[in-house]
Amino acid sequence: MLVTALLTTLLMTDTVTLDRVRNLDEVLIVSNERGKRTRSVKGAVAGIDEHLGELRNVNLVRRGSYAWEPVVNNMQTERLSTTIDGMKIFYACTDKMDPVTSYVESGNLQSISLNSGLDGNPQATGNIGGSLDLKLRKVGFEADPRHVSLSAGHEWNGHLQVYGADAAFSSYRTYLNTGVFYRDADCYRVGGGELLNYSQFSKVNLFANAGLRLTDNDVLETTFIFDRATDVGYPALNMDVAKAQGLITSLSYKHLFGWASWETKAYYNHIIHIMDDTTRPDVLIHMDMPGDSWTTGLYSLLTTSVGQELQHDVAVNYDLYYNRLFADMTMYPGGAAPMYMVTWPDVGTLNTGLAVTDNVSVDSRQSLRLSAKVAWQNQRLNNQEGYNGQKVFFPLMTDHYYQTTGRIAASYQLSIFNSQFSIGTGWGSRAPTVTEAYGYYLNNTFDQYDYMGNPHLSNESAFELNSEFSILKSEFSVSLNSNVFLFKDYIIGRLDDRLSAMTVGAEGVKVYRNLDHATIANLSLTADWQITDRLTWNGKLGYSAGLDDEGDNLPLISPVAWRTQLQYGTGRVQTELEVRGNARQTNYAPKYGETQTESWNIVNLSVQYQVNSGISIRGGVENLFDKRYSAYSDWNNIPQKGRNVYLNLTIEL
Ligand SMILES: [Cu+2]
Repeated sequence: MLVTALLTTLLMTDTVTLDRVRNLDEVLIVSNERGKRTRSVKGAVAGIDEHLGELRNVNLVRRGSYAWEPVVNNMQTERLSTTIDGMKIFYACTDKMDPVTSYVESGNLQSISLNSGLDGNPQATGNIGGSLDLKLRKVGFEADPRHVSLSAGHEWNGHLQVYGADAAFSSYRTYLNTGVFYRDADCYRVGGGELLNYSQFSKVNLFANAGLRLTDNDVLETTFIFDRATDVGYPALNMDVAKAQGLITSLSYKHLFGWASWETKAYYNHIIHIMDDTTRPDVLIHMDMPGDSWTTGLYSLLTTSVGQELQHDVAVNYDLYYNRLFADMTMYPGGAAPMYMVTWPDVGTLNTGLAVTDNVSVDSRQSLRLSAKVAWQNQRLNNQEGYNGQKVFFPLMTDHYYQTTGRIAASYQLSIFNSQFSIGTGWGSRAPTVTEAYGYYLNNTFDQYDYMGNPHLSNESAFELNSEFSILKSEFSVSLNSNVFLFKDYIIGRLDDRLSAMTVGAEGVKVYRNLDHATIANLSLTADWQITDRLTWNGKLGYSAGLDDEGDNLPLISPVAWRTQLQYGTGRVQTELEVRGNARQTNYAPKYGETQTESWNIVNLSVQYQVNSGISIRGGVENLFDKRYSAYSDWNNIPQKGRNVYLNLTIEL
């Protein structure tokens, strides 16, 4: 009876029952439903990138003011899994201008969940650094019959405007969420007042989510997202984006057994990416560079709870997807005939996997978590011209490849007195990405080299160890987190001086290789202090290191970073003072083309005023002292925004 009630709740609330268990390292609430406070001081009007930045283990690589690339545990997209409600989506840009997170709007989301390291969510594959799952907003059955919310925001620096409207309807048998969001920004001013050219963007997002209860135990749900960004500037790159468009759809069926909940979802998404250099001056050779990504797939997830003394929460997931990636480039040298080449040779990837997780509640103080996944993959190069081009450099290559990857992780948690202790370990592997295996003369503006994929790469693997120790008192808590990843066959580009560059101005050609070994380690200390009823303080200090097989630094590893917030709140007014900064980047990687980033500190102030239960106003100043700075993860050290005043209004009806 109890189990049935629990499962009913799960079926009606959300798909992913694993939320309840410990492994979810962090869940960030994005949407500001009535009565729930979002962590971001700007509220739902904040862009998704700003929400991601609130997560403890996440940094962001910034190539402009739009579409930042999430980095988890100092690992970028290649070593992460990003899914939207369990759906696989692959970006369509050979220059990583469009991370998957850029195709949703924060108004589409209920929450973002992050699993650190190899213990990924059931749909995740290739997640050595971690897995992000963006959970879409769903009102669910039997909620408020009608709910409308309107939001508007303005930021003075860059004249950013945000407008959003969404409505939710709910009954016993049906529900519907739908919304439209619009963002538009001009170029922003960096600290000191200089205008940063090509930092503008514009974006429209439409979304709908609906559910139909067929019987008491059967539910159909569907999702539709259409997202289009236009005129997006990338000041750190040589090109901008004319159009980045995502169409994301799904249909799922949930069935409730007496003993389990079973969900099967089928999905399809299509990403179109069109780059543009026509607005740039001094372009010697104009280029057209479109990219396309199609993914169709399904997953089937069974979750259940068994056992009396020793309670097991078990999830079994089967998934299957087929992705096609195609990108090409046409160069127009003034006067001469255009040159054409295929940069991603229409690679079709068929991947299928089986995942199991088991959360064991040993007793009230101890718990154990086990997870494992195995996946098989078949890749085929469908474009003959692209295949022939790469075969010139790799005569032994074929047009199809098979890979098997897997991961296994275990962790144990113990709570005694006022402390909590956990240790975990894992091993996992990933297949090379399409860029790493088959990319053809892809120019990288970070180190000014053209990159060539290598079809003979081995899978990369890593062994992970992690631990957490926390002391929790009623008004004070402190926590020390650490993890280390010991890589085998780490994939990175290395100079091949037999090849000469294609791109004008490039210094040479790098080919992706497996390094025998590499290491990435992260250590962080966080503290929370409830000073009085109204005053709270928290702080975070982080240290990271990354070394290659020769003991040299890996690129894009965070320097010592800190962040501290002091919050004062009465019933209706919340104020916050925040200081964040980085130490000088001493462990940078000149070997991989990285330049050193200086230390910086900025101060942010914010105020939130709850006018009544339906209306809230948020305002603030970021970078109060108008400091000119760039973080280590700012591509080519493009400077961040200078002083920025913002004001947001949210109305719930
Ligand atoms: Cu691009």
